[in-house]
Amino acid sequence: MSEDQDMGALIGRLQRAKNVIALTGSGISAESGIPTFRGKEGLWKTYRAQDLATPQAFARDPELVWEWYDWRRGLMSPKLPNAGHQVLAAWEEAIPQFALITQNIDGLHRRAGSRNVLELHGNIWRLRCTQEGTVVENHESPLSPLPPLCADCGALLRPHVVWFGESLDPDIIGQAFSLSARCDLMFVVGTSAVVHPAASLPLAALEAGAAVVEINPEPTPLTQHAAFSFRGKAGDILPRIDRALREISRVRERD
Ligand code: BV8
Repeated sequence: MSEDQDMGALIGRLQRAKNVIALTGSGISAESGIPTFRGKEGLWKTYRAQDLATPQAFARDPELVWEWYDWRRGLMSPKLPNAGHQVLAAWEEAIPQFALITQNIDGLHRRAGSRNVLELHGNIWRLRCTQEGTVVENHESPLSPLPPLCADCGALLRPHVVWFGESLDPDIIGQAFSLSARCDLMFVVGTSAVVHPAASLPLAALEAGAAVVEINPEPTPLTQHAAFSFRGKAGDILPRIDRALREISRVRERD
């Protein structure tokens, strides 16, 4: 199909869809200036994720792990949501049953105005007490002291994120799978689709008969299953789809 026919077919699906989901990964924040994980300038090139984003690394050397997170917070702090985040925030209003599920910890979906965001892997702006389990919001950059300590009990705080080998919050991942199992259309935006259990969500949607729309400059293991595959950047493609959707709705209203 030509790209226009593709777009027309997608808009048709989007208009008929009852439940729409967007699942995002670090690629949607790339145009905001935040490096992805596995790309050439990847966040993890500087450090090896399996060396740092794990509970074992934190137990062994909390200072080093905190240096890495503090560096990432400093990198993320001035960054703003891009057009891709903004379209998904607008769809929360425009599309009746729309759900946003993200693997990202940068908080940019909320900054773009999305209110209902399922953050599968936590949020880098939240710190959790290693003793009490209490969670605090903290945007201080750089953090001082480093590593940060709990104001209540003085214990070490950790980033409120999900490390490799740690289970996701059962409520959050449970909601994500139940939404995926009853959606008609799932946009999968800016993810290499290799990290589980997040990478199983599109498969759950496909099993439920949903169509998957992949938006990514590169192919991924999901591409072969996608009904629509847009090779491009989220900040270009999502606004294009949004414009086509609004155009068709305007024509519909006029008729
Ligand atoms: C768990 C938070 C139970 C921390 C992260 C089943 C099979 C295989 C392995 C496993 C499995 N089940 C569990 C595992 C182990 C592991 C795993 O999946 N390993 C993989 C790597 C093989 N999973 C876990 O450990 C999970 N826990 O399952 O608990 C358990 C317990 C013990 C033992 C077994 C099971 C926890 C996973 C969460 C880890 N935490 N982050 C932190 O960030 O510091 S994961 C990390 O990867 C980020 O959250 C990130 O979001 C996520 C996925 O990466 P992507 O977002 O996809 O980023 P990536 O760079 O890879 O890709 C970017 C994409 O964007 C590219 O495709 C690129 O082309 C595209 N792009 C670039 N520019 C643009 C763009 N797209 C659009 N527009 C652009 N402009």
